[in-house]
Amino acid sequence: MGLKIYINGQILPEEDAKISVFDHGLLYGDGIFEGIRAYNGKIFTLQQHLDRLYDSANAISLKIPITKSEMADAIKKTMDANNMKDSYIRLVVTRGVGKLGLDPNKCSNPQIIIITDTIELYSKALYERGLDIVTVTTIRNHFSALDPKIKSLNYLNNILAKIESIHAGAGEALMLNKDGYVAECAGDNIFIFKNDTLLTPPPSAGILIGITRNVVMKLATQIGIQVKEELMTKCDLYAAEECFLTGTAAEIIPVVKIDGRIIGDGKPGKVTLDLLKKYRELTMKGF
Ligand code: PXG
Repeated sequence: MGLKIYINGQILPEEDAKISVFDHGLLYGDGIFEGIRAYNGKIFTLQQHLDRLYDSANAISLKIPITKSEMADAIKKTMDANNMKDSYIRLVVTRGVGKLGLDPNKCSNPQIIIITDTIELYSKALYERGLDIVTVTTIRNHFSALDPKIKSLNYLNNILAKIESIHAGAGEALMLNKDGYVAECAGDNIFIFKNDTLLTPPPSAGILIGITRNVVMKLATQIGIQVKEELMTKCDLYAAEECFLTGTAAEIIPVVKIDGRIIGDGKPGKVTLDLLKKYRELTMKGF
């Protein structure tokens, strides 16, 4: 059975869920999105995702025509229509249909699209074995060009990075910023554990402020692990005892190799696995 898709208040069968070729979301990547998870019928960290979506919209001067609470209702309605308890919710807001030309004022009707589906970024085996990642030559967007805080429909920066990692036969791409400091991976935030401390790049490194990242920082603090946001070089990563990536779809995935260097003993680390366990408990309980 096909999926039911929400577009602007309507629930449509997936084959009828269509957007105009004149939508500036397609023509210019002019729009924003969120990826949200529902576990056992409950939407995880919904408020944080809505806040980030509306902040992204504000940053690109896009007025979302419905309120956050109406958006929350729309998501629930879409989940109900698909009768899905565990899903990956892809929320997209485009600039809408307009004449050719960059000017967003040519568009008047932002399109709100909600897809509830599943996503598997990494296989189950990789969670047990750990991921092999590589530093890529594509640097993360500079915040003065396109701030990585904005979850925009312009994902080519990340896709170019991902292509490099695929060509290298690696599981994910590690992106540095223009100063050579570690920013994040193509689609996940990065953490290392060393000397009893969990370290992750600060927002000023130019990253998407991941919601999973925030949850993991909180969980670590709760279990008595010191957490610091600190600028790091790739050499700092090579010397880590443990490394993992975080994201809504990926949750927490261990990293065991970076640029051919073995991290720790080459197996997913204890702190990583503890945090993954805690994270999974939290997603089951609701947040
Ligand atoms: N950094 C980037 C660049 C991301 O795109 C994260 C970090 C993790 O953020 P959250 O808030 O999820 O902890 C992301 C996550 C998709 C998709 O198709 C979305 C992401 C990554 C991969 C695929 O919806 N965003």
